[in-house]
Amino acid sequence: MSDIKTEKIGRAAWQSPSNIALIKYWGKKGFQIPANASVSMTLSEATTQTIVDYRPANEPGQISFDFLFDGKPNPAFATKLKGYFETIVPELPFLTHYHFEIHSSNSFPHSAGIASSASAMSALALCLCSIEQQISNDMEAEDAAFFVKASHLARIGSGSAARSVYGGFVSWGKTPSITDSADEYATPLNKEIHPVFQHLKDSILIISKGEKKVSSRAGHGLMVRHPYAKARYIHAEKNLELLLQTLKTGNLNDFTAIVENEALTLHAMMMASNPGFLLTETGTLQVIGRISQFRLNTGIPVCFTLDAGPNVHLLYPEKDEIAVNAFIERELLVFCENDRMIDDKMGIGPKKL
Ligand code: 2P0
Repeated sequence: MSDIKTEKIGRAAWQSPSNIALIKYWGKKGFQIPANASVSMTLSEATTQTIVDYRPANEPGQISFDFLFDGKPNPAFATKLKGYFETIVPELPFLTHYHFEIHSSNSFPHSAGIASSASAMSALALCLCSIEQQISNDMEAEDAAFFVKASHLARIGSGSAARSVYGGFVSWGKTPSITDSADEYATPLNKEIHPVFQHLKDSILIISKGEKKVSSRAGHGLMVRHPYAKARYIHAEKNLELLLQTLKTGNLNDFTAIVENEALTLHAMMMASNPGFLLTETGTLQVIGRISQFRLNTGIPVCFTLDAGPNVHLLYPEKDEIAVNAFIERELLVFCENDRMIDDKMGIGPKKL
């Protein structure tokens, strides 16, 4: 955009979901480039709503914004945002010509290990792409190129956010298994998905909603000199290839084996880092044990996965919802902070407000 128009006043607003990785991104090469490709499922209920109002800046040439989270200033996040805006100015030069009022709110607890950065950064990136369209050509059209740019900008804010701009299953990272895959932005994977995976539920069991002891950014950093990093990246590629086949064939046993292996491997990488750290809690392990036992006893294909935190995502086909909900109430809620669970499912992606 060579000719920046600075006379506009306007607003962009998006609601964007979180996502849960099935094949985990853990480790980077260079700046916000994943060391291995990942695959996620976009959620429906765990979302961030972001509204960005903009007007011409009083002092063009610098970043100027106010940020409110749930109606209140959030200095820690505002500092991160300033760094983010400075990083993306070369891609969105209008950022130094306008003042922005950013209002954001989550439908779920912040920093509870349910990828709040994914929904937050994707919602913001989508708003910035809409503003770019509004001020450059007075029209808005969310075509394929719009979402590629939004995914690219979201990735710069937070890697996992690149995947949240699409619904369903999404990959991010260059891999020989997916022809149009890229390290810079995510790719939706909605071709040839077996019907059994088209309506997956995700009951997110909130074991603890406290702040994480080690940030994901720090955790990624510890993969740089990790003794098992090289083997892990090969293993992730293999699991990704197997998962793609499974999503086509509809084999729920294979799906469970791959997804649970990825979750445990992610946390094994954390434990084997230097310094090592544990993000699981007693309740996490209790819940995992009961999930395995329930699957064995009933044959119902429940499967767990973990994000970078103690909470457990329980995945299962929608048709088993009644039996699984009874199991959750009977055996799992007792391990959740204040009996808290987020009843989520696969979602269709961000929504323009
Ligand atoms: C993922 N996680 O694939 C993995 C699995 C957590 C566990 O991506 O540094 O917040 O902002 O790019 O995306 C969490 O890390 O890290 C994450 P940054 P991000 O979803």
